Amino acid sequence: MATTTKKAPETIATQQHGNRIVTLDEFIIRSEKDFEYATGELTGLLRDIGVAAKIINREVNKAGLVNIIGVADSGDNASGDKQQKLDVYANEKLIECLQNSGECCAIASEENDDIIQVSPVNSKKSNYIVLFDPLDGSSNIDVNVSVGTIFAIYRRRSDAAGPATKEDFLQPGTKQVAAGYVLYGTSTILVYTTGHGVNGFTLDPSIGEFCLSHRNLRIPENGQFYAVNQGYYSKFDLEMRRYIDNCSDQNYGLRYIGSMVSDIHRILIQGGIFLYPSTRKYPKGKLRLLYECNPLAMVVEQAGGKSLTTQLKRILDMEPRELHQRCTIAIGSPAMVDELKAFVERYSALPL
Ligand code: P6P
Repeated sequence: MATTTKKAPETIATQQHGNRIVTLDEFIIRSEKDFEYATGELTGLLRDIGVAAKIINREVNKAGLVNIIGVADSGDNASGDKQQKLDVYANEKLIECLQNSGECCAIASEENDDIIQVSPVNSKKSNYIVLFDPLDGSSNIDVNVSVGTIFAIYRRRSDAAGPATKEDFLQPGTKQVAAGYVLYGTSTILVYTTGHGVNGFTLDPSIGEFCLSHRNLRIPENGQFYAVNQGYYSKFDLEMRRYIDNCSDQNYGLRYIGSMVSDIHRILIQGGIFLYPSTRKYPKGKLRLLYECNPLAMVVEQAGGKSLTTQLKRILDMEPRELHQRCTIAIGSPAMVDELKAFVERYSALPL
């Protein structure tokens, strides 16, 4: 009897390219023509971040085996969070990779109070600055929950003849030229946008390459899940409590990982909404505008989603006043963010 061999399920990458793998490097280079500042610098920057991600991934994957678990002896970071040793390691690797290539002129990190100047390499003057949270959700490392790197890239505003200035970093999210994240989870995936849609690349450890796995990601219009720390419910403003009650009345599932990159990635794929409203401990919100909310808002908006503060201001339009500024956030499927907006308009005691 003739045996039929079962065809391997097509992946997104193979759909567009037959069985050919498309690596991150190839994709970035091919996409360079889409980018108005196609000077190769941005290509270099994205590749630097990809290299740092592979190095960080290696350590994250064996964190349980070597002595880099637990709180670093370097104390707290700019956010006042206890620095986990992997935080420090991830921060050092990202800075090192970016300094070695000289494709950017300055860096800002959640782990550093001030901006870090990057010396020109081969006297090449770079026009880019990079901001990142090197290992978001790091308090989950000890319990083996996924963590992530979040990054944002801007063009500097200051004169290229001199050092970068703090004003270079205080630009609204609409000025980001690229943004994305790396999720170190059951697999390691790098998702980024340069303003021309969103693409995801899964690390194939057997060849050490990020390979195109999620081409032109689009967030579902609606979703069945909401992500919020329900433990703070009684401390939320009325409009947030009413919206959360509505989610429960509509039988939405509550999915909250406590690692923003993980929650946002799930929402990007399955649909849903992520909320971090103001609380007594964080009246302005907990999450950082420049290197958490803005980059993730650019990715989600580029995928067709929406991202507002819980006072209904578009995250990407916010005018930053300081490097480690916090903000509230409601981000995800457009229909769900619109629903939240209606509750805020109806129940908010504050003038909007
Ligand atoms: P909470 C992790 O510390 C983080 O910065 C985000 O990744 C996460 O979404 C949030 O804080 C969790 O905060 O107050 O719910 O523990």
